[in-house]
Amino acid sequence: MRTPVNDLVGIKYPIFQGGMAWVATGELAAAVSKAGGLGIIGAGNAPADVVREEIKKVKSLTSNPFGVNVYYMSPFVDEVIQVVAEEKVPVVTTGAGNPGKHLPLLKENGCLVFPVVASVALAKRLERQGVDGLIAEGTECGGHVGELTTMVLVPQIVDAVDIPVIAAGGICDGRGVAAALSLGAVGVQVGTRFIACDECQCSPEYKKAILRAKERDAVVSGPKGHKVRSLKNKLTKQYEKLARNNASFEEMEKLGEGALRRAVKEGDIDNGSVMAGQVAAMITEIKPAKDIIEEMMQEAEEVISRLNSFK
Ligand code: TUI
Repeated sequence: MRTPVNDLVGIKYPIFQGGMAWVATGELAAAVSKAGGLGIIGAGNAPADVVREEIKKVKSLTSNPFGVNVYYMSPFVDEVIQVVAEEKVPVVTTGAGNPGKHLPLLKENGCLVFPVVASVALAKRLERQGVDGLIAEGTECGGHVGELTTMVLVPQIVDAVDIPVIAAGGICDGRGVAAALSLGAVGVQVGTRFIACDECQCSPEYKKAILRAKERDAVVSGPKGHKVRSLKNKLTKQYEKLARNNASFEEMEKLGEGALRRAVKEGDIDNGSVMAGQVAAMITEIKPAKDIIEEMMQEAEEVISRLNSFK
């Protein structure tokens, strides 16, 4: 399946892997890129030298295009952008902020820029600023959430801009790919599905928590403006309790400190933040990135053929 994004980015399949902080290391990104998708390193709050090491890891494992997701609430955002530009990373995705001030440097260094957006207003502003494409992320996604669903957000952004739109949030199989293309997207971003993947370096406990998740387990909690979707556990219950008691923003923020690292690295899935999208309930098996991608594309093609037979 070829869409305009395959040629723009130089990938076999129109699938971006979500740039998940702590989870999306060089190993995962390289496996996805090797398999024909776009693997993406999640820079999260990591310092620039750590991000450079992950970039070097990907470059040593594959010559295919890959990306780095830059998290705009990181204290190291300027240094990370500098490294990404120096390393001429083929694709830069951004989250939780506006990358406008960094666009000239990134463009000078040949980086394609695809910001993640959750609103039509920001999508239009970023198109005017000259980004190459957008990732429209619906509230079904894991981690930081916006308000609109993928079903409602994607077509509105597609109608509002003239640059390629990638759909994200709630996509883990070929049905989701076909649905995203029906909404006018030219590709998909898939996060949670790639956590339950052989090459993902996160703790086995995190992967197992995803396999066990049921349809209402991926809940939204956390401080106002910083709410994230994660699997229900002791931490999310504590957040809910603090919210009921009108706890201060600072108290809520404190509870979240280091929580993602605890779940991903230490396997503490009770007190850590097990960020995952609503699709967690649809994931039942850990497999190689290549199988995930090939099965997803095969199923999407079958769905599209079935739809064509309805004429
Ligand atoms: O960023 C995400 N997802 C995330 S961030 C996160 S939390 C984290 N914790 C520890 C280390 C690193 C990260 C977990 N998941 N998604 C992309 C996204 N960005 N969705 C919505 C936005 C967004 C929101 C506001 C983009 C821009 C924006 O404001 C822009 C402006 O106008 O300033």
